[in-house]
Amino acid sequence: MHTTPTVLVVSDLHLDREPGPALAQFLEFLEGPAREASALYILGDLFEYWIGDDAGFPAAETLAAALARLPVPVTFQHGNRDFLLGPEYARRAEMTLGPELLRIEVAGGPALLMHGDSLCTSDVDYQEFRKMVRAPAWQQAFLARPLPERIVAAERLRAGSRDAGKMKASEIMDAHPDAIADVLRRHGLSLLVHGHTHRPAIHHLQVDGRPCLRCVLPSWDELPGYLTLDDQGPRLLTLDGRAYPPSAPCANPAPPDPPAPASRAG
Ligand SMILES: [Mn+2]
Repeated sequence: MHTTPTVLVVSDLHLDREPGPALAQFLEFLEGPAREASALYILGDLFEYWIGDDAGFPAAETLAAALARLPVPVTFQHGNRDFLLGPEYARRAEMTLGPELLRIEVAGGPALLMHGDSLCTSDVDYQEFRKMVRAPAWQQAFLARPLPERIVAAERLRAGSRDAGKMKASEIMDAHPDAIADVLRRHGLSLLVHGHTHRPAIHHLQVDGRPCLRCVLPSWDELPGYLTLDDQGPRLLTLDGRAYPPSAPCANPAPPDPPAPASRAG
């Protein structure tokens, strides 16, 4: 166990409405490594979709109780699946709703946290869609619809994004190097952490001659894991605490970034 405070970061759990294996694993994580942390950050796509804090999906309510019991501050950032998660659910889970871009101070230095979908700037269709659904007027209109209608709409969107993902080239679905450099430059930081792309790795890069790190979190659909941030620098670990990934099918891409296996972005 470390003596310095350790921050843990997860994303892309994609929990379903009903309790399943990913929820069980996350509950175990909350009872285990998370309890030793100084803070826990969830960088979005905690849920496969979110149609309003009033939906009362069983998995979400079980998780809210577990998060509320965790004696560690929890901050949530929205993903492209659960961008409608609101203050009522956050209150039940006793977690803070973080901004889209969040700078945190950790023992190893400051870090910038984000979901990562806004970095996929080559995916023009998706960025258009994002603009639409992030508009307050669209969100208010959606949340005002009856619950069964919202469920149908969310299922349809999910199927649509799955099909669209199959049609797009792997590079289009990845974070764009210019967007990565731009966000690090604008915030004057050298450590970026994001999820969304389901391509877990720690990348070394240069921004204006400055050495930087980009940590990409794993999707729990594939091989569940998390990032630790402390004075030893960022490390990606599997749930049993091994370096990520030991011998996983979705292997950590070796530098200099060969094409990642075609997988649907988060
Ligand atoms: Mn995502």
